[in-house]
Amino acid sequence: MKRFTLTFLAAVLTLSSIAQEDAVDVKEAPMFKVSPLPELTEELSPGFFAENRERLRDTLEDSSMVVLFSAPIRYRSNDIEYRYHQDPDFFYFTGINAENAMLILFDGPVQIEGKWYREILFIEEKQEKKEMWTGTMMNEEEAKEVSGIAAVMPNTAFKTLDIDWEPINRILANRSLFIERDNKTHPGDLASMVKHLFNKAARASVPVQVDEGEDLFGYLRQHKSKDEIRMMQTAIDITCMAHTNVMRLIEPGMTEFQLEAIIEYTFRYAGADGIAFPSIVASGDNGAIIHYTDNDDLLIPDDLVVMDIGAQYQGYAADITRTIPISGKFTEEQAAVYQLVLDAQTVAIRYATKGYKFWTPHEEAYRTIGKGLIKLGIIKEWGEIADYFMHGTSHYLGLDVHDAGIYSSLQPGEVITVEPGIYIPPGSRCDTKWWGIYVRIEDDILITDGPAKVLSEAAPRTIQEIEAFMGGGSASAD
Ligand SMILES: [Mn+2]
Repeated sequence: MKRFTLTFLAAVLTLSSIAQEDAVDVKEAPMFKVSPLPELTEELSPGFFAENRERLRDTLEDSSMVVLFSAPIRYRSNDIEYRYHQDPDFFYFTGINAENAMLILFDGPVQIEGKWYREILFIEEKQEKKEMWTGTMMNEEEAKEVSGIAAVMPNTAFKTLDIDWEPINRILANRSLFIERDNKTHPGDLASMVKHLFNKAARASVPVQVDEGEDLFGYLRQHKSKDEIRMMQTAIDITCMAHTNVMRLIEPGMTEFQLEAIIEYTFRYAGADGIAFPSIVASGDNGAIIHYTDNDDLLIPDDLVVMDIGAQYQGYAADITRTIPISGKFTEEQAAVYQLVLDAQTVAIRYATKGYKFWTPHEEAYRTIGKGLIKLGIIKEWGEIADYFMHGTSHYLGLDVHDAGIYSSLQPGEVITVEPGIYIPPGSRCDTKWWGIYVRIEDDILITDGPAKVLSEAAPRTIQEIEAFMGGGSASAD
């Protein structure tokens, strides 16, 4: 497996000050110096999607059918589209990244118009005019190759395809059938296929079950193959690089959005698809907002900054949080709270082990934080913990940052986050010296047959590591 060295990006990335008073000579003040990067070659192996469909078929009840739709195109406003993001269920079972596509899959061979099928993929037909605006569309051969599905038809064929609905007891579908907008001029668009499915199912009195479908797809997706773990490790390595780049370049007087820029620059520069979710860069009291994404404040010396960020690579998400002192050194109170969160995380990771309930790491983190808050004198009673630690400790990670899964006992091959936090806003019922301290530490954890494997350990995490790293690297801005 190709692993990145965590230093190559920082070595080529130099930030020039844009906060200076004098007018900047645009031509003479490049933000970044760049040099070529090693080629990225990590890909899911052929056969991955076919294997997923086999697992799906193995768990299907008799006389069931699965219908999966690609994600709808979503609009910012007017006619401007967001960058396309495939429905994770559809991607997982097909590998197809195109819109207006649909998969039907049966639990066994079914005869349709004289031929036998176990699955059929419907894709949008190539249109030269559309390709000129939005890029090359895949043809049937390419779709066969990517998905491993032998039967590929144009998406307009579903309407008239003579499927015998009589023996089918239920249809399991994904959420993309709840679509937002229809292209009325286009007979093969997603909305048309959804409409035809509902019409046909209603005529044959076959229920279309989305919640049950999502549970089943989540159950299958929560276990990660070696291939998927390789994709996730790449997303995680790139995210660790973003954290270390910030630790090298951060200085009081910079802004949250400049950190965001370093982070997202690193993601794309290192070959990630982009962000897996909007970057959270919360300095000072913004740390009280769990999903803060405004990222528009100035960095004040002696404040902390919580950075909850994740790159996406080949569809797979990373999700890693580091909390660092803007000046490079924790105050005594910040260090005490930080150490407590770290202790809680360490305990939780110990319980992120095969056979424990999904919620056990959270319960152990919660208990550790409760005891620690009492010891520090921040709370007096157990009931006050939730004032300072108000979110869960773990979620699954995969194609979704909050990935699908059924929250059963932990099993090898599952990837979860472990992210306890303590948040002490001004006005809290404790000594004022604690006010304004917000700490979250999040790592990505692979459940194994033995101890948990921390996939994100490349980003400095202990107080000593962070202070040493920031002290040692802050001279790179010139
Ligand atoms: Mn998370």
